[in-house]
Amino acid sequence: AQTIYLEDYKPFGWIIDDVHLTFRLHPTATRVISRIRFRPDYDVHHRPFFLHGEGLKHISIKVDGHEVEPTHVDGGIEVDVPEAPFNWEAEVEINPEANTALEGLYMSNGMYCTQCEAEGFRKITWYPDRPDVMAQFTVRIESTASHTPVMLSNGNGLYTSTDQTQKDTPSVTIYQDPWPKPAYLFALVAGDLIAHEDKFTTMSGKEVNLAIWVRPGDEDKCAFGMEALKKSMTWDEEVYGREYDLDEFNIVAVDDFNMGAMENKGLNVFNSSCVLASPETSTDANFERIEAIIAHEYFHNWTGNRITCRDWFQLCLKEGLTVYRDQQFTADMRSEPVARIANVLALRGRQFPEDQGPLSHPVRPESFQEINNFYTATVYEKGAEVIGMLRTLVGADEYSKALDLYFDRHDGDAATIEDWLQVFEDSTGRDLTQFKRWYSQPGTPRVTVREDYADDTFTLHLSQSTAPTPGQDDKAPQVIPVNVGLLNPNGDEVMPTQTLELTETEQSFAFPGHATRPVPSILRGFSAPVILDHDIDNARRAFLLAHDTDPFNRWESGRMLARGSLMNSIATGAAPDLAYLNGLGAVLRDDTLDPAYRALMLGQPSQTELAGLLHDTGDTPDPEAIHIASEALRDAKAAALADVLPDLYQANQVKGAFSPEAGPAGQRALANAALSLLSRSDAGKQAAAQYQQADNMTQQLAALSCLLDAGQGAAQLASFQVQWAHDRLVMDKWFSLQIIHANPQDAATTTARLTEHKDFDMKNPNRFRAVMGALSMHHAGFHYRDGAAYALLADWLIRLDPLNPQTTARMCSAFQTWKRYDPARQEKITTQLDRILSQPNLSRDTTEMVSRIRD
Ligand code: HT7
Ligand code: ZN
Repeated sequence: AQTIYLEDYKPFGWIIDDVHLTFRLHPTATRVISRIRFRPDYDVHHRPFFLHGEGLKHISIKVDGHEVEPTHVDGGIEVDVPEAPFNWEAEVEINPEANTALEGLYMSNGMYCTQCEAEGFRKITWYPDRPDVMAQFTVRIESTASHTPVMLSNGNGLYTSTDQTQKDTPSVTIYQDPWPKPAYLFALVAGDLIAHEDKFTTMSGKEVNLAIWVRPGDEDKCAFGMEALKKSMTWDEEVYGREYDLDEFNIVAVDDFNMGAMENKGLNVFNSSCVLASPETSTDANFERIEAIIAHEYFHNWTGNRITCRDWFQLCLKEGLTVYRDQQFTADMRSEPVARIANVLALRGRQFPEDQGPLSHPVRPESFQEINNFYTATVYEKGAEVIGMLRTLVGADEYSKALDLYFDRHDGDAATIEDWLQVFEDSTGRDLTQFKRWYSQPGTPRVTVREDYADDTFTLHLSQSTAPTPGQDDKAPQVIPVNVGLLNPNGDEVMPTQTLELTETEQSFAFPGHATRPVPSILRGFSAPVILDHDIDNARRAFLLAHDTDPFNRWESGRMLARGSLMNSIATGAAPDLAYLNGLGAVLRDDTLDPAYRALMLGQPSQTELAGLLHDTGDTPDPEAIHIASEALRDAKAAALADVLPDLYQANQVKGAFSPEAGPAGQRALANAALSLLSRSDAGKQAAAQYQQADNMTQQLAALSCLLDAGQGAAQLASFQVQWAHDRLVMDKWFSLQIIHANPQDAATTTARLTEHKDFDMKNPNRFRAVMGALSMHHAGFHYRDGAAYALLADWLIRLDPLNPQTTARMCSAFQTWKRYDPARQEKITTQLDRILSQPNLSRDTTEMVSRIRD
């Protein structure tokens, strides 16, 4: 397959003024007619005239009214066109029903919908399908009211002849989007949909019609999403000064969708799991995620749509910034420390393994074969960390000014990372040459700390290094903002947080005037996406767990104690560490601390994280030993906290009507974390009672999880299935749950059994992920020594690839950590990787992923 390089970028050479599209909808033979006005971009004009197109049935092409025959070339067509402005008119036929890849125009449960990012528009019509070609679109949709009662596209509705009483007469709907946009932001939806409507008045007094469109039956699951949308609109006005710019904003829920959601201009399309919510069917975690994703897609209207990307190498320009913005929003809506801890957990859980394995790539990649494979944790989450570091370095006020300049200078542009950094340089006067390395150097930097204290001066010696990554052995030092505070031995803060700028390989920072040796709290708030190597003893960690004034680092100290305890148990079989258990008990008893924060304190490093740590320290992880040590720590917590857990459980029962707000959600999180430990000693008695009484999914699912962990719950699992058989999203939970809570030796057989279930549908990405994703995340089960899980996952990836390459390729990352394990496991995994690679006609997506993993 062809490799595309950042350095090869060339402009298209033609300018499009406007695009008129007509869709004659038909499930198997939709006609798409495009009328486009092209004119040469004389500055860069070059031949040949090439348009993308994939899987299109050519009906006709006319240039200035004359029929022409295109030359079919790889990925599209070349056409002889005049060296002057001309009118393009083409007709193609496509088959939405046969489109299982869910890119381009496809059907989901009888509904037409599109997904064009990154390169799906070329499956709809001939077009320069590249983000730097921006144009105004007018879209005409032709159908009948009985076939598609509702028809939507980008921008503002101009006209509709649809008359719901005249079911079978032809109906036409026209949408016009006044904002020039790249083709990847195009969207069309048509089907039997019901709207949950509302209105929003923008800061300049413009009224916007808001609607969330769902399948009949789901209309009672839209209220939360609508509130989240209005909060997002207000927040973007208040914090970034950004106002919405169309008369309508539509969101559509779709059941079959490859990712979470898509920010198409004025017509966001959502995986139904990321927008539909009700207390009975959604957990607190679902509510929180939905709020964040609605915000994320809405925020793209400015960071992504009004200012888009010049090419797909610049993906982090819109994604890193928009993730950063949605994280700020969540911190403002909920608890800042809790949100920060959750973000760091996600970063360490998903991005660190990527950055330290064969799939490591820069935040701005420099080459790819299939761009879909680069919608990664590195581009998104590390991309957001890079923005956060920039804000820490320049300060909040300078960041705001720079963002104003960015919006002013680049509105309407397809921009680059160079443009972005130039704005910051111009606005702050700061040289960002070294900072730019965050965009080009992959790998997780390791910051090592040494301390000195003499003559009332406390000194921190910091050094940085980054291990080689594929294709890049030598790493230059990066600018690392290290937030540091100092405490005295009583636990009082003697120096509030300061940002140290580590720019050299080794650098020392002196803090004079301390008559007693202070205790440092380093990398407060996780101020940079690095591994902190600071060799301190448990007494110091316990001190920081008790006293650190930075909530992130206080949590981190508990985490480090848990980690040390687990690593020790794995290596020596030693009992869990008392300093950790005692310190944890004190924090849990402190009622002044937010319940959500205490719930996070009760967590412990995942088994995958422990495997990574062992690998880092030169050991080979043994999944069984890790599993045993993790379970032993949970048992030890249950025993050591036996006096506090019942109180925590009781005191955090939320009374009254369900609210998904952060306060009650945090209480439920703490009560359920306590229940999970209590269930280890009462054979699930209290969990059974909670299951019985639960009137919301958070309580029901938590109770069922505890029961399954306690080896109980068969009856409840069966009744859950009966209760929720009609609800696809809840049934996804039912599938996952059984795998997550299977014993390691049973995980593969449980998964195989579930794939035989009548409701297992591999074509639905949510269901496929609920089953195969759950298996790949069950560390001890996935890596069980017989290798059955590896073979099972490979079987299903091979089956899915011809239908849906994008989802297949993403799930291949389950194998990315294979080099951590012992030779026997490595051999079993590589056998499966080679088996996948040897499949005839394997997609470009999967070929690229598996080859990179295998290297
Ligand atoms: N910008 C979107 C990324 C995306 C996507 C979404 C749904 C299906 C396929 C997709 N390919 C790429 C989502 C986002 O970051 O907001
Ligand atoms: Zn995004």
